[in-house]
Order: sequence, then structure tokens, then C-alpha cells
Amino acid sequence: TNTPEAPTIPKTKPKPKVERPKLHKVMLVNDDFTPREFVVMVLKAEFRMNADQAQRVMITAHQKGVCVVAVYTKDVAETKATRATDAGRAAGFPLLFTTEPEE
Ligand code: NFA
Repeated sequence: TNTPEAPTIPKTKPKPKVERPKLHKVMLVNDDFTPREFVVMVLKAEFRMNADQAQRVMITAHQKGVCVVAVYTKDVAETKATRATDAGRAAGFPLLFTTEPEE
């Protein structure tokens, strides 16, 4: 009368071992003072864009108020946004880059 126990089967899914980090967008914010050529120069230098890409992003921010520049992990996005904003400030311009998590 001694019934052997059934093997225990775990009902929860195993957790994936590797999760990809949430990406964060770097946004370029328009202003009325920073020269277009300066914005393009910063985009090329800090975000490794070519002239065409940089021009397109600059114009989009100019026309719409804001434009996504690129997506990175949180640390990289924040570092690049800070460096690019600082480059504007160092030259006396109110150029602003912000970051936000991607949906
Ligand atoms: N609006 C700025 C100008 O007309 C150019 C600019 C674009 C500034 C994108 C900041 C961001 N000189």
C-alpha cells in the first residue's frame, strides 16, 4: 500500500539566462540660437553620423521640435547626450540632447 510518488514537474517556465538591456533614445531638441552647421558638426562628431544623416536629423528637429538621434544602452545614451549638450554649452549655445527609455 505504499504508492510511489509521481515525479515533481516544475510548473514555472525557466527564466531566460540572458536579458537584453532596455535601449534608450537620444533626442535632439530644437532651439532658436544654435547654428545649423554647429548642430551638424556635433552630430557627426559625437554620434558618428555622415553629413547626410546629420543634416537630416538636424532639419527634422528644426521642423518638428525634436528628433531621435540614435538608441543605445542607458549609460551610453546618457554619456553621449551629456557630451553633445556640453559641446554646445562650451561654444555658448543652448543646444540640448535628452534621453528617454524606448517603449
Ligand atoms: N533652429 C536652429 C536654427 O535655425 C537649428 C537647430 C536645429 C538647433 C536643431 C537645434 C536643433 N539655427
